[in-house]
Amino acid sequence: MINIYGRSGTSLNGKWETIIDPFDVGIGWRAIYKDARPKGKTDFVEYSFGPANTLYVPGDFNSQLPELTYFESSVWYKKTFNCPGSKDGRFFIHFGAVNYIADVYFNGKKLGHHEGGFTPFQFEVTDLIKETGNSLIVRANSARVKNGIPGSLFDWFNYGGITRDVQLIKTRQIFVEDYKIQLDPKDNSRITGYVKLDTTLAGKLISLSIPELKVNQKLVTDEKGYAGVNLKKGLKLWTPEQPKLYDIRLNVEGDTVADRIGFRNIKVEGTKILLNGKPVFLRGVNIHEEIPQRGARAWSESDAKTLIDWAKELGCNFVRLVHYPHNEYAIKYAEEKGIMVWEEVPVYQGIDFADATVKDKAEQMLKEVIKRDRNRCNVILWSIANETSPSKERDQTLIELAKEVKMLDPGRLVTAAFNNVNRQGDKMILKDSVMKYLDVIGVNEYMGWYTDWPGEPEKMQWVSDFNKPMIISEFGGESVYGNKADTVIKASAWSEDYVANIYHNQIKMFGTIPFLQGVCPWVLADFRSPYRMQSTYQKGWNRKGLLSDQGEKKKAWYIMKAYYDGLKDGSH
Ligand code: GCB
Repeated sequence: MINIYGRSGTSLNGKWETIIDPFDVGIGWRAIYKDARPKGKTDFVEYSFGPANTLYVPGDFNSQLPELTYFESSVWYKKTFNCPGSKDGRFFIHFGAVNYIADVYFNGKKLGHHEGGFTPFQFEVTDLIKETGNSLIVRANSARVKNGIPGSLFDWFNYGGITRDVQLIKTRQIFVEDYKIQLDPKDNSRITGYVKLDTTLAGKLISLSIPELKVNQKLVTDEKGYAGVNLKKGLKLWTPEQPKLYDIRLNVEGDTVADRIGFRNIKVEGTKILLNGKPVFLRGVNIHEEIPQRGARAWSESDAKTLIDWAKELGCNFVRLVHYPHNEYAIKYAEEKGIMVWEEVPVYQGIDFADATVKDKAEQMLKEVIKRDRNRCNVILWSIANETSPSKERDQTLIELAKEVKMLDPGRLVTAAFNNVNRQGDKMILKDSVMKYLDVIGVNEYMGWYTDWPGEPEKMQWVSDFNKPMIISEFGGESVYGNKADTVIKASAWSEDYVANIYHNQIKMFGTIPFLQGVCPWVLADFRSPYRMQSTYQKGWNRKGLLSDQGEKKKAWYIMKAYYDGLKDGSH
């Protein structure tokens, strides 16, 4: 079901008992899921949960214990809880995310398995739940796998464990399983969509109310449990300047779900991106789901505020949430603050496209995140990949994923980030054949850092084979907060001045690209990455942040902020 924060649920967050299983034997012969106890005088069991070993949920395991810092295997979690009161409904255990694999057991039965570290999943436990002493056991395994998404190499710290909220949700016998209530892409005064029940009974009445619009409608389900939504109303559209949201309530036979929904139109016309019919220039920043000061995965509402408020302070109207779906708090808080969002699945660099299961996994992740967030009007872009190298298998997979996204969510734009722009002298040419299937092209370029400037920044020529908008989805360089260049300006000094110079040059170039409709510096804040082993400056951190790992503002922050403050939507 979607929007669990719009329902009343019981949080299962808090301390969970844990067993660390480095060799991952608990799923095999050691059978930790059985939670066995010695039965007789001569019996013993060589594992046990207990109050001596606990971890907080939600929270990644790597940052909670020093001995787990670089741990990449299984941790077993156990939560015991009571469920007093009437049992006349249905019960579900909902996980916001478990990174990367979850195997879930409840009161001695296996509920299921989930692969993918950043999307929600749930299991029904109606027939298993008891008044007291319910036992929920989860194996969270974060081992890197070649045919995983992401694969075995990536430039971020991929915190493992039960990283998002866990909730026990109670519903009535019939409940609202899914809905889409959004602006009609073809009519700015029409709300369209559907409500879907967890039943295929026709003729069920669902009430939809939007008090501010004086909507109080009864919708009737068809034989698939769907009821259409179609309302003509004078609407205040959502914009970054006025992020208007309407309170909405759905009710079917006492099962209620509440939401706040905004209405906006997003589309592409030639090389422009139009928000509510007007060209918009995306003043963005890339964000990892990490709180640098804690060196831990971000997961809470207040973490979301920390990250999104920084973006707001920088002058952004847009964020690219890399490289995997972030938690719902982040998307919702951004929506309230008028920040448009690029969401991405971790189809990242060396992904194993030759393995046929990879496409299915990517599709599954896209389905899960689109289902979760398709009512969030600030989500304007679904990104299907970041920096993948062309091959027959890659091309086929990405083209199919792009088509699939369009089918699942026709009112939004599809994109991907590329790092293979063709260079000829000072000409930059967009050519990748997958670009043809996207609405917006993302380009990651590190001129001045990984590559030299091929020419004078203000004289570069960007050429595209496609009549489409482009976003520079990454650019930047590494520096340590406080490092000054003094006399020698060189990259290996990790100085703020060196990077400041890159930013000045990048901004000079932006003005020359006719089809540029947004930019996203890499990255909001320094972030942990096992890739980054330079012992004086990096120390396990990618230092391309506009902010340091303590949230201090580097020179590049001020350059970007001045650039954004000087921009008016639609021009750059
Ligand atoms: C990239 C990747 C990003 C890296 C960044 C870097 O192109 O998309 O994940 O962290 O470059 O710092 O090299």
